[in-house]
Amino acid sequence: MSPKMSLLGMFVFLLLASATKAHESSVFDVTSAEYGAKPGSDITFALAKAWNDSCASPSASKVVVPSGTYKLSGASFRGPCKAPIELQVQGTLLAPEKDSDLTMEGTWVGFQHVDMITVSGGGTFDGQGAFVWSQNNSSKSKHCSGSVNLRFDFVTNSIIQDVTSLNSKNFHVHVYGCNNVTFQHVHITAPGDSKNTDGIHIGKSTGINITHTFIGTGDDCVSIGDGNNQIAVTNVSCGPGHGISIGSLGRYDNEESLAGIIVKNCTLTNTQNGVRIKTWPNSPVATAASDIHFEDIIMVNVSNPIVIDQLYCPYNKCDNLPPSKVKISDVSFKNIQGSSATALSLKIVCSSGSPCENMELADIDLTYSGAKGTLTSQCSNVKPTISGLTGALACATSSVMLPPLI
Ligand SMILES: *[C@@H]1O[C@H](CO)[C@@H](O)[C@H](O)[C@H]1NC(C)=O
Ligand SMILES: *[C@@H]1O[C@H](CO)[C@@H](O)[C@H](O)[C@H]1NC(C)=O
Ligand SMILES: *[C@@H]1O[C@H](CO)[C@@H](O)[C@H](O)[C@H]1NC(C)=O
Ligand SMILES: *[C@@H]1O[C@H](CO)[C@@H](O)[C@H](O)[C@H]1NC(C)=O
Ligand SMILES: *[C@@H]1O[C@H](CO)[C@@H](O)[C@H](O)[C@H]1NC(C)=O
Ligand SMILES: *[C@@H]1O[C@H](CO)[C@@H](O)[C@H](O)[C@H]1NC(C)=O
Ligand SMILES: CC(=O)N[C@H]1CO[C@H](CO)[C@@H](O)[C@@H]1O
Ligand SMILES: CC(=O)N[C@H]1CO[C@H](CO)[C@@H](O)[C@@H]1O
Repeated sequence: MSPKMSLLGMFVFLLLASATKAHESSVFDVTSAEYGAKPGSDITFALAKAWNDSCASPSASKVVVPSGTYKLSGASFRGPCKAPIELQVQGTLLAPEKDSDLTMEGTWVGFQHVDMITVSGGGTFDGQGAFVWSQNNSSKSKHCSGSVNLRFDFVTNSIIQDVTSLNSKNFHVHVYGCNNVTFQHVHITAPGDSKNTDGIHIGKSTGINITHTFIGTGDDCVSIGDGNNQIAVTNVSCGPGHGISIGSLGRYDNEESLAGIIVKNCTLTNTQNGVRIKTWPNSPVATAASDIHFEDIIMVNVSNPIVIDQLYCPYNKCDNLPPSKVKISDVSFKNIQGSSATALSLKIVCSSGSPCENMELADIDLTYSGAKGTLTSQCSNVKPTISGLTGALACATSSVMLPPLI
């Protein structure tokens, strides 16, 4: 073939390739004649059909929900799909107020076994949780009723960006068994007194990044459960709510170790806790929680800014139970500044059965201006490396406790 021929061939090939690509990059708009959704109506069926068509598309495609408000009884976005999909929600989706009117139990919008999905569009997933919250207001127990707004199970290589999760009945976002998923520019809100409305909960996942995200709810901002690896929470603002939490760990017998967590460049405002690791006593299995770093954190009027609690036991009586078997090691708290709403602003209570190891506290500068005592700190079963802390914060009361004799 002459050089001229091969150039021409290449040109034709590129032309064909781009034409094919334009043709196959399909858009499945739920309001198109084919699907027939209209603002104000219930789009459950139209959205399911558009998803199925998109999922079967041999090349990248988009499902679009244009601006407007729509009712949605539930959505189950199941893969595997043939090619990457973008779910672009520009409008507002409203969940039924009652759990019993949802198409699935426990989940309003679910994604399962999907690879390479992008959820975007600037729209809102409104869980309309107020009714369900009003049904159970005993503060003593945690009920599991109420569905999760957005659930991701076994989702890989995906991005969730520029969407709002509003007033979920239960956790806003639940991530389980996922790999390489990024949440960015996500907005999550529910009132400070709404129960169980955790922002993003992550379980048994790897490579999850949450960044440039705002979360203000009635429960944990981000909670990171057992079996997670390589989780990064960066440039996230939390409040109100219960703060950023690792755990609770060490309660169930199927739990796995956790490692590689970084929480960096975050601000917590008016939250019950700041950054926290919590594990239950009497763990059925021994696991490890290691390589965990909290860095460049700003606390604004946070009640318990820095917490490790290996005696976590909110509802039951746990006195005299064997100590936690979760081994915490290679943990750092660095450059943490701001104000505490209580005098005890650093509390590191490690397990008497497996004390914390290789803990670093550096450049922590917190203030307390309330009337109940003066700024202080408490540490047990840990010998941290300390630098850049005033005496009041540097484990002012410190002890090594022995495990109870059972
Ligand atoms: C979408 O596909 C699933 C799985 O094949 C099927 O069960 C469901 O009925 C389909 N939904 C619609 C609206 O076509
Ligand atoms: C919960 O509280 C609301 C008002 O705050 C009240 O109307 C409702 O009856 C309470 N529900 C229960 C089950 O106590
Ligand atoms: C992670 O997911 C993103 C978004 O789909 C993708 O661009 C990237 O290649 C993935 N990374 C790996 C290591 O698979
Ligand atoms: C997640 O964030 C970490 C730390 O900032 C970074 O090293 C990693 O490449 C990010 N991963 C993805 C999938 O974006
Ligand atoms: C933290 O924020 C600073 C300034 O806003 C920025 O320069 C830096 O890249 C951020 N780091 C991370 C890990 O997001
Ligand atoms: C600080 O937090 C405490 C306890 O949550 C709260 O009572 C108080 O109103 C907060 N102060 C400000 C200025 O927000
Ligand atoms: C609507 C709702 O969440 N109801 C639950 C409240 O709590 C009781 C248990 O005390 C559950 O049985 C209800 O389902
Ligand atoms: C909480 C926090 O650190 N927020 C910062 C995130 O990044 C933007 C710039 O991209 C800053 O303006 C925020 O202050």
